[in-house]
Amino acid sequence: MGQTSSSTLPPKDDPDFIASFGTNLQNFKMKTKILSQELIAFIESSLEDGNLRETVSAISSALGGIEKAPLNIAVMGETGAGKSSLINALQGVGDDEEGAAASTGVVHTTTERTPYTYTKFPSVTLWDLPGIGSTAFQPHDYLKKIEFEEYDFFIIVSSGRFKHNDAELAKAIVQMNRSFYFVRTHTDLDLMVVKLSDPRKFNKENILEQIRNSISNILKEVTHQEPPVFLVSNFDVSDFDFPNLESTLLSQLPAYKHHMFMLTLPIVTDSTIDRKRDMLKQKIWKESIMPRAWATIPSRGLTQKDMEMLQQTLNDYRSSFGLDEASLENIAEDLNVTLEELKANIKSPHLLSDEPDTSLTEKLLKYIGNPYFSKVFHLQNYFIDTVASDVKIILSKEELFTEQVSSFNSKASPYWEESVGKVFPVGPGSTFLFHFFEMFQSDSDKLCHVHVLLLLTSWGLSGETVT
Ligand SMILES: Nc1nc2c(ncn2[C@@H]2O[C@H](COP(=O)(O)OP(=O)(O)OP(=O)(O)O)[C@@H](O)[C@H]2O)c(=O)[nH]1
Ligand SMILES: [Mg+2]
Repeated sequence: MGQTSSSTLPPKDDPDFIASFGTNLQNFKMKTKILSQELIAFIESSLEDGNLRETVSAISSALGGIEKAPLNIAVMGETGAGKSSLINALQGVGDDEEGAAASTGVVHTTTERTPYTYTKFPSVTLWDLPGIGSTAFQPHDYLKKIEFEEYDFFIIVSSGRFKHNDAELAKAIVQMNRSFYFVRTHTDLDLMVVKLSDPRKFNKENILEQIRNSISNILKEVTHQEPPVFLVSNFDVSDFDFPNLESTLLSQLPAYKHHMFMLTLPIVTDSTIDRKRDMLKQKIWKESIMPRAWATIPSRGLTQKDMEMLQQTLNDYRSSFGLDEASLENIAEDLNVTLEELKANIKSPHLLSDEPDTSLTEKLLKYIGNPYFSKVFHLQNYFIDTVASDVKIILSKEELFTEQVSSFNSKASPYWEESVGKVFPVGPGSTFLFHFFEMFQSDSDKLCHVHVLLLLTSWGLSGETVT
């Protein structure tokens, strides 16, 4: 069929093209403005203060007003594909009207990236970008020149047969963890050509379906995803998929903003959490010059005081990150989930919790069954790592920040239950064993130089033996 796409991958025009795209991509660090500078500063300071509740509530309220957050959409594709015309069509303005994006006609071409406030969704900016292949925008540095890292969402505009450059763009976008729509313009011309070539067999819907399927198949092959495909005519916004494109865009944008927000959040939060974690570790490292920090937790004769001290250490770390019981209760209430549901996602509350029918000695024996964890210093490090990672887990749970409590319930603690269940049957005490086993595997080589064996000093504390 003359103008329809074949469902095989388009040929490579330029052997260096993928390589240059690839090289550029390594250097791209995606930026987004979806989190305001004020919010970033607030989140950082509340995390530093160990006020997780405040952090969570700032995030929740920002998400509540997510419609107002800015979102930058790049309209990109080959030169002459119909990008500027598509923006005009979305804006509901003719190519010659005031406020129209520059359209080519035969001579004009977009030579610099230009922002247009999307009139139907004013917090969204549509960026009219120069086409790949125009004189100043060759494939090898296209992404760099259009400032690829600054966009949150993409519309790949194409016309005629599926192009190799379109496939490359799709790959780059997916590689950067962003989403796109694929919009094929000039559908009016495509159909006209097919009709002229064989008027008797002409069936509009069949042809459109064939084009859509062939594009979808290629995109699936290239990206391993199924991005939406729209066939439009920029000259007739009431026909083909244009109405669907517009309604999909308008209805999906708030959810996409929400998603982008959560995707960006760890960039802000992880570094603060890691800094705090490292400071605490440094502190215990400094304290570790005291011989008792290297004490081996005795396998017999555990004292009540030892146990209490261990419990206290863990509680201190939880408090300093805002993960203590009282904070968790408040956070759960703010997020509209039960405390149990919240705790099911994280590990720190379970590290030394009381379990019925298990004596304190038994609990600790599970820890020190592995010689690596018999050192107080290692245990302290492990506690800190666990607490820091729990904060990250809570802040990265997109479901927690929506009101879909039921979906949160069903997805709760996939790691906790499934992983533990695979390695050890879940039952009283088995979670401890799993986590120590896990820690032993990941960290033992880093700390194997530590050979201070001060047996049975148990932090230099003495007390009554717990049995
Ligand atoms: N028939 C038809 N013509 C279209 C359609 N979309 C755009 N055109 C025409 O195609 C030509 C190129 O359109 P532009 O919107 O300027 O293309 P562009 O992608 O912005 O081009 P560059 O800025 O050079 O990259 C113009 O003559 C448009 O009038 C369409 O859906 N159908
Ligand atoms: Mg243009």
